[in-house]
Amino acid sequence: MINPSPAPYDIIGDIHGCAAELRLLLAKLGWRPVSVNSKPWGSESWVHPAGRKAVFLGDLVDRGPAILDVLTIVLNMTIQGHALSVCGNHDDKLARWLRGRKVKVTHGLDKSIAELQPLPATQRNAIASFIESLPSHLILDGGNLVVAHAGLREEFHGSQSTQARSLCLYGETNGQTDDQGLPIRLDWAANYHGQATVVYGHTPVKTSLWHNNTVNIDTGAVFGGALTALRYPEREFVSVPNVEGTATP
Ligand SMILES: [Mn+2]
Repeated sequence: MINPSPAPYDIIGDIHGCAAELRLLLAKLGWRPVSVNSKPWGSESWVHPAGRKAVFLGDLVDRGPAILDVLTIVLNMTIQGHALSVCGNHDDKLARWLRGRKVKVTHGLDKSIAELQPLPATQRNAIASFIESLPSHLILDGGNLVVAHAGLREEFHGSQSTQARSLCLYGETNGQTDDQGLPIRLDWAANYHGQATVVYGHTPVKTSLWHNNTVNIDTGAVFGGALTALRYPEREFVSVPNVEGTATP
């Protein structure tokens, strides 16, 4: 889980099938599109001339208009050594669907199914294997940077436990639901006093703000917000607006 690959990183928030916004963001960050030969994927990949690495925060899939394009880009960048990813709750659920498990087709999973169902089994299995290979969280920059889809309290940094994985994917809730049936989330970052910077997403925010050395960079691209990256170690935010229409929560 501790990854020795050196900074600098471009950490990218929840994409949810927004491939057009991903391309715009990568271009704005200085990445260049390249064509690679890596069957069974499409050929699109991106490289950064200064050797930066992308770190994807999870929730690559569901809800948005171009899920397979996003998977193709992220898979090719990962295979070529230009990207790392952590697993999001939507990615995890899609992998379970791909393996034939019974899952509820809610929260935009129908969009992923519509794009992936027609693919040959080899390609669907390869996508499932990729998702299953994703760690719950990454510890980078010699322990100074922790990346997890829904964030992670300090005492779980580096933990491989089921509880740590659940916190990384789903975040902290109090077990109750609000009047819309959504889980009531606990603000773990309000009580965070760790030394490592924690970058996370999962719950869309209007603006990314630092809070006790943590920051949420999910700015709701698929809901009409923006797709945001954090350049690390520079700690600069780079965003592009939604350009391809919005999904409903
Ligand atoms: Mn999520």
